[in-house]
Amino acid sequence: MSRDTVTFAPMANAIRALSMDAVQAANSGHPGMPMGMADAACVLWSEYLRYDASAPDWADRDRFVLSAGHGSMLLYSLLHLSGFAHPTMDELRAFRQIGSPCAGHPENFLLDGVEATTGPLGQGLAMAVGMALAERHLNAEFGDALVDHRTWVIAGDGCLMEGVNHEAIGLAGHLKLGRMIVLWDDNNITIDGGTELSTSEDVRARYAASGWHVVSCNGHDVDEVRRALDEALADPRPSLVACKTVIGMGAPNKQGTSATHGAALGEDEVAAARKTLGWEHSPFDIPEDVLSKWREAGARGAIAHREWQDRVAAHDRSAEFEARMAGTLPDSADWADYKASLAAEKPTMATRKSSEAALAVLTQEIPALVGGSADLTGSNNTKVPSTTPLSAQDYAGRYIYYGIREFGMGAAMNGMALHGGIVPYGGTFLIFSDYCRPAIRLSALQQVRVIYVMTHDSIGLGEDGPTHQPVEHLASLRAVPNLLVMRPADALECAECWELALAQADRPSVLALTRQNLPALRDDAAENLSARGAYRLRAATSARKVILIATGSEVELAVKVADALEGQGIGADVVSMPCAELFDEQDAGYKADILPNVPPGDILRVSIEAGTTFGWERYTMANGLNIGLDRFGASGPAEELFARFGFTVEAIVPQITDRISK
Ligand SMILES: Cc1ncc(C[n+]2csc(CCOP(=O)(O)OP(=O)(O)O)c2C)c(N)n1
Ligand SMILES: [Mg+2]
Repeated sequence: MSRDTVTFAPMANAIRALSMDAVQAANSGHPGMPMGMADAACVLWSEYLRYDASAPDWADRDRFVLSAGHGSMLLYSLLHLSGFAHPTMDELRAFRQIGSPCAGHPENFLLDGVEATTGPLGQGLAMAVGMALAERHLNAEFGDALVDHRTWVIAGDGCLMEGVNHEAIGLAGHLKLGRMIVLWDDNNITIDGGTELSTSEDVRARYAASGWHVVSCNGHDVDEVRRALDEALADPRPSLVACKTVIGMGAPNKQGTSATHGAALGEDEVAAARKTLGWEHSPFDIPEDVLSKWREAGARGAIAHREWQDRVAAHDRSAEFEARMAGTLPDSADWADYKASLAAEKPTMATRKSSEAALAVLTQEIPALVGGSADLTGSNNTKVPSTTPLSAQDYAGRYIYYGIREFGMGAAMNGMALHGGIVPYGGTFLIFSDYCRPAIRLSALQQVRVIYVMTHDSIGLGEDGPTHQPVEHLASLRAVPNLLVMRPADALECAECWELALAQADRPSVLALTRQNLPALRDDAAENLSARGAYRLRAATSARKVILIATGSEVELAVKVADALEGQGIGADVVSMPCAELFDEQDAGYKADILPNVPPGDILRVSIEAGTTFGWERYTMANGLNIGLDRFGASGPAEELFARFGFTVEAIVPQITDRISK
């Protein structure tokens, strides 16, 4: 052991003590990982990571992501010890209790310094790729004076084993994100036991093959860790630093075993660890000399921070930069004209096309918009002239070819949004929302503005068949809290939905868009009616007996059904519902106007959507009629499929008249 390792030991042991004591107090949590990585984290946070504990929102700070989120006590300890305002010692004592920001796994919206919500293994590292990408993009845009930082990750065996790791490191290697450095807690242990139970992969070779620099070190030796980190800094490629560690290091009877992974060590073992570590202080007591060393580490970056502030103040684009980082989007001068032109010209077009047309306007005026697609650019219509390709040769580009990496794309978009300065949007087929669903969930949980452009949103995609035809996807995405699912009915609604998605500073949106053409349904663009979530597109002319509620491509059909009903003297409202979540947020008066609370015998509510009917009862009530598709689709031309599955006036009208006459 080097001299420095001895000097550092009390600092690292403070992490170990806080971690084992907090887990013991909660009788729940993961002491092994923080105890194993305490030494390496200590070197990183006191010598390498550029941050200022007194200014956690410093835009040019290094980003640190604890991808192995179960080791949350490592991060909470680091934040407390280095001098962040939170967590306080009382908050640490309340680890994993309701009301403490020290949640079971780190949550970005509970604590400054928690750059990402982690715990779902693999996603932290994959989000860090997005952060590193955001850094390079903003550097290309604003220069070294304003943007010049690194992205550091601590990841475990699990993060490297998850499938998304392959997508993430492939993207990072290809884009040559050399300012990203991953410290791998190479402890050969996961929950079930030794890693030999489940893997024989040569992780280093896989990273090297993906264009990464790989270096190994003893994660408990300060000089070794320094040597490895210096090598990583010097190498132009993204780096994997394999830190060989002992899980639960310091717990004499349990270290090196999975017993330390996810359970309190127990009073006896905690006492034994205190002896082994030479840590004589009572739980949650950090001696002054150790704390002051940590506070010095946390203040190290203050000078760099001040120098940066001076550079910002002197910079001719400082206002623009600050607005970018604050997420304030410029008003679009052409936007109202664009929407008015749609109302006037009433174009017939697929909503994927009208999304492209909206993007052509928006990307010109909102430089923060950075687009991309998981290899379906021509189908998702996500690329427009002002978004030139972003590549390792040109980070200033605004269009990312993610490759066939839907999950990697979603996670990278989360990372970009978390980094700030970028409003990411990315496309794939709606069916493949399944492939990035964990990232969509984390967008929602993390409260970030990420826009998923998901085209080919129903059997209307036609011949590709049931493997490609989403059925349950709208319903399942609507089940995700804090996520807006938007399904516009025409070009104008599509523009309105884009406007709404951009306005959501703290939640993601999914735009579900058609492959097939849709007619224009609206004459007036003065008010963004989609903002209401649902609105009366057409009012009944005869005495109202029916309310037809439809979304996206089925609104056109609802209008035709209404015509047929009116022809029989049955009054029918047509309600377009581009976004159920926004409708749910309207006041009771508005909701009662659109969907009056009258006995079902008086007014029949009918939903029409080319997807599973699951969930529509909340709008049509128990006695309503739900027209949908509660089975998988089929291969064939779109129009024939709609006919085959009953999405026609002829099939729907009798079902309605039948119900009314009863
Ligand atoms: C996607 C996902 N699957 C499973 C889990 C449950 N889980 C938490 S930690 C862990 C083992 C991780 O092993 P490793 O990364 O080596 O952590 P260590 O035991 O070394 O701390 C598992 C399976 C999870 N958090 N996320
Ligand atoms: Mg492990």
